[in-house]
Amino acid sequence: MRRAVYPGSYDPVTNGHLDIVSRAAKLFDEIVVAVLINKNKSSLFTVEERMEMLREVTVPWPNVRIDSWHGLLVDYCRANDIGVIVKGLRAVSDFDYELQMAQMNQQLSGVETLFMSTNPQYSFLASSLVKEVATYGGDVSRLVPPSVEKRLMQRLAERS
Ligand code: COD
Repeated sequence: MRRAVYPGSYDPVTNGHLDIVSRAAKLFDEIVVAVLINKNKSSLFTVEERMEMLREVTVPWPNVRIDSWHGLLVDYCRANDIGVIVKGLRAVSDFDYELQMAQMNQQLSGVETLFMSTNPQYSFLASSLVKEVATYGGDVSRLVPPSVEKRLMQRLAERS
């Protein structure tokens, strides 16, 4: 079975993430969308909440599974017999960081990284910006799925 992992923070999942999921799902028998911890980012949603949102919005793709992992991505790959990591690239700024991680992961375990270019429609889209726009009352309805927008509004209202 050709299996790949698409790891990320997904805090929360955006339409840009889903575009990569939909395209990657055509290339592999199974895609595992895995919520991992990025130590450089603070989160608005718990890992369980992020997984719930991902489960809701990936229903259209039967070969997509949701999981989470606390630890090194390469250890997750090893434990789950996964040889390919899928990453989305929006701009040159993503490339620097992603290339470094891809090379580190390759050195650590031999696992390969497949870079998929963003759909130009979503090249500006990042979870952090969605949170910022929503915090100041901006419209995020075209940036995230409706169920995610609802949870985002609820969480921001709880926090205000
Ligand atoms: N269009 C296309 N791709 C996109 C878009 C968009 N609009 N938005 C995001 N993406 C891509 C990102 O480039 C990334 O590939 C993926 O979607 C997830 O994005 P985020 O922002 O949700 O997740 P990140 O970048 O914070 O995830 C980083 C990881 C959590 C994967 C990383 O920190 C990690 O692997 N952590 C585990 C610990 C580990 O192994 N560390 C050592 C690394 S060498």
